[in-house]
Amino acid sequence: MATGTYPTRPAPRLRRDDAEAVEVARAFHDTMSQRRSVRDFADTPVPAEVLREAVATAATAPSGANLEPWRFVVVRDPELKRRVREGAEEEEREFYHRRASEEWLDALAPLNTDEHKPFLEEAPALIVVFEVHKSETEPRPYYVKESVGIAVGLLLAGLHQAGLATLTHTPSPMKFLGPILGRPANERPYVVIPVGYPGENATVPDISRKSVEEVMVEL
Ligand code: IYR
Repeated sequence: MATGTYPTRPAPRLRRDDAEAVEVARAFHDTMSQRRSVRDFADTPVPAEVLREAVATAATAPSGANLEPWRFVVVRDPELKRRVREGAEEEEREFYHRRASEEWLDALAPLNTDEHKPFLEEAPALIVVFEVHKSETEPRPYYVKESVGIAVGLLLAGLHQAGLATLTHTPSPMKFLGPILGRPANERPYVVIPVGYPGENATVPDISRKSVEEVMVEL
């Protein structure tokens, strides 16, 4: 069922001279370099409108054939958060005590994580991101993981800019999430993002990032 092509319009431009472009890029880098994964949240509520705007930002992401194969489930209900925690801790117990290789556990050891996930209840909101696959009502999507990954990057940036702390949590496998959150079978969990303000005594591992020289190759 070929359907012709979209109408076109001029490419949008943010008009900036070079100096301004560098300044804006540097300011954004500075903001983002202050983002860290947080595992200890205050119970201070987060404004629903900020979550909504950040999700709207995420949903500006490019996607395969512009099919937007994502769903962002914002969970504030304490009972649902409790059930998500329960399901995640069950999987994580398996992970830490059976499934993970020694090599993987060694790589994780410096982060001091374990199967206890109190942040899933303590954070005032969880954003559970799902991939949306083909169903009776949804078309077959393409490049789903790439598309959803880009959207999640924008989501983390949007939340951080608004002053909110986040964690990218991936209990594995995540099959328990769909039934708890009432999602249809064509939606597959991608990541759980607890969102909130850091707890009063929250700390993060004192680590740094590689320098741009180490990660960028110029040819
Ligand atoms: N999903 C587990 C384990 C874990 C894995 C990686 I890779 C991390 O960077 C952090 C944790 C957990 O959440 O504890």
